Amino acid sequence: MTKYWPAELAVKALQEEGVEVMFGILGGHIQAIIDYSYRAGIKIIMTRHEQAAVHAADGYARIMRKPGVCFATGGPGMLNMITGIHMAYVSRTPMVFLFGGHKEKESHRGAVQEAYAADICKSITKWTVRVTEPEMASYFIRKAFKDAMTPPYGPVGIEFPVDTFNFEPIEASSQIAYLPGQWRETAPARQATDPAYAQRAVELLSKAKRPFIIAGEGVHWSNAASQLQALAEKLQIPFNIRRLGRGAIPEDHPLSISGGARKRVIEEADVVLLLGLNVGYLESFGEWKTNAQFIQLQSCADDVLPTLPTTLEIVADPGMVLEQMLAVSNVVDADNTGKDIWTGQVRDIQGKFLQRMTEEAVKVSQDAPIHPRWLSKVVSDIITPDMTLVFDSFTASTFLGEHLLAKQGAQVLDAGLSAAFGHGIGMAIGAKLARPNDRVLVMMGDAGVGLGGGDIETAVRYDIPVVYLVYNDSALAAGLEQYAYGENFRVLGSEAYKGFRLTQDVRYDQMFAPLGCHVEHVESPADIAPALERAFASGKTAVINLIATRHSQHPLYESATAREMFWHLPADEVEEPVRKRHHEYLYPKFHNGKKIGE
Ligand SMILES: Cc1ncc(C[n+]2csc(CCOP(=O)(O)OP(=O)(O)O)c2C)c(N)n1
Ligand SMILES: [Mg+2]
Repeated sequence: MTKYWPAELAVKALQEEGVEVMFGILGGHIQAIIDYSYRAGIKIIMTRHEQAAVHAADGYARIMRKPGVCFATGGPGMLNMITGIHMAYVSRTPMVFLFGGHKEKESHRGAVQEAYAADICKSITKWTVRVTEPEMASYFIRKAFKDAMTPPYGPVGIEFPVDTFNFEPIEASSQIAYLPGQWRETAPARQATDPAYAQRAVELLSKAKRPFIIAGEGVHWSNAASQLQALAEKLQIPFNIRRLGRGAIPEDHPLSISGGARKRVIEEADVVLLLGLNVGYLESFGEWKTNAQFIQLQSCADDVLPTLPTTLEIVADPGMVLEQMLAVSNVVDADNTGKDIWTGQVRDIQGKFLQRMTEEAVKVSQDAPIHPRWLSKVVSDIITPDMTLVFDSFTASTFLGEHLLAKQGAQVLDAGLSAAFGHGIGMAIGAKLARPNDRVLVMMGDAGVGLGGGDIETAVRYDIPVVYLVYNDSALAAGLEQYAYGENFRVLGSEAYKGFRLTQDVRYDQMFAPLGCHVEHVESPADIAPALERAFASGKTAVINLIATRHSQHPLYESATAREMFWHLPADEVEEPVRKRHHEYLYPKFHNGKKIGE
């Protein structure tokens, strides 16, 4: 019987799972898997920071609707991935991590790069195991790919100790769960619901006078846009789609509602279908002000919100259930009497929202340094269905997200609930590999360049023509000076400004030009669009250094969450309007309604 190195067999298993590309940084503890992957023809993207590798695989997975795969050497390699793994976990991205591991026989004896991935990744992966029998590697690989793609999707990790896993060749047939040539093709776990529930959902929505759909990433993962569009049109239901689902039905559709207009529509609605959306902080935990009754159609039981007044709960694949609903709606005569009043009312709300966005942008159209509202309008105006946007900069991405009308599913990739920054550089690399014909634009912050900029070299090295638009406001989060501290951050001491302001107007274009990037430097609003056009036309990895105001105020700053984070300084020491905005506003909330000084 021919014997194989365990890593070679592990790589065969990866190939059986359809792995075409993997991301990471080399290292002795994982090298066997990397080397056999090269020999098997799997594309390897070797990054500069392991965190970028994770974000790249995450971006790739979100677009391809299949697990992204990463490798890292033991200890520091694995540990450098943690922030990325967390982002994938909270964003529910299916991913498989292959970690090298110190020798089993050196555990607790001062081994080099000793660390225990299973302990470290416990709360940010679905599971992570240390494989101590080489015969079990293929079993765990198979299980990892299945579990990553079982709702709720998420990352899974496998650690391979270098001695037990890869010191001796083994017989292929000795493996558990893998015999060469016997692999089965497995469809992702998708299930429909009892047709009676699909019928009930259609009845409830047809009878509603003011129905509304709030949908999410489930529309993208189960590829359900056409079914959703057909149902919404048939029953005349306005909809708002969030996150990866954004743009799956182009947002200029007459029934589409922007995030910024949603609140008013929910308030008025009488029946709301919550569809494939993992509700949390970003949706105020579903504590919407409304008298509506809800129908919840979620891809896993975890996502069903027990706090909503719910008439019908369905846990199944959103796309398959929408198809069932469509079949019912095609035989039931939809009574759309009076719906035109509702849809007209909703279109009016949406129209006013868009008009306000444009008017506010126009007000700052001549500002230099550039204002994020105007930048958002210019970028929104060039968005086409063959474009992918990665949101990174804290301030500019939020403004853009509010303004844009998305035109394809998974058009916007972001950090989600992780709310980290610096992920855009890697995520865009993965996005461009997944969509080679798309124009990929990253809205970066200058903070993100500092955190992850080294991997712009990775994009150059692998000829990945992504455009990195650096929103250079010379600030770690714009506007904090006026928002929380007052002039020159004086309340924190004379040196404090150095912690909030970054070096003024750094020429990031000049920093990346020697790598071979196409570069642009933009100071005037009129130059934004031509610079973007030249950057895309260059066919190279491009960096646009755009000088922006550091005084813009992030829309989040008006929320109670933000105010609560910034009201801890003594009220008599902070200057106006900070004192009024934080202390006078929040004091009653925590003091039985009493005003400050009472
Ligand atoms: C990894 C991580 N560290 C710290 C924070 C806290 N934080 C929120 S926004 C921000 C600054 C981001 O800077 P930039 O992207 O340049 O934002 P902008 O100046 O455009 O507002 C920081 C440090 C975070 N969200 N993630
Ligand atoms: Mg900044």
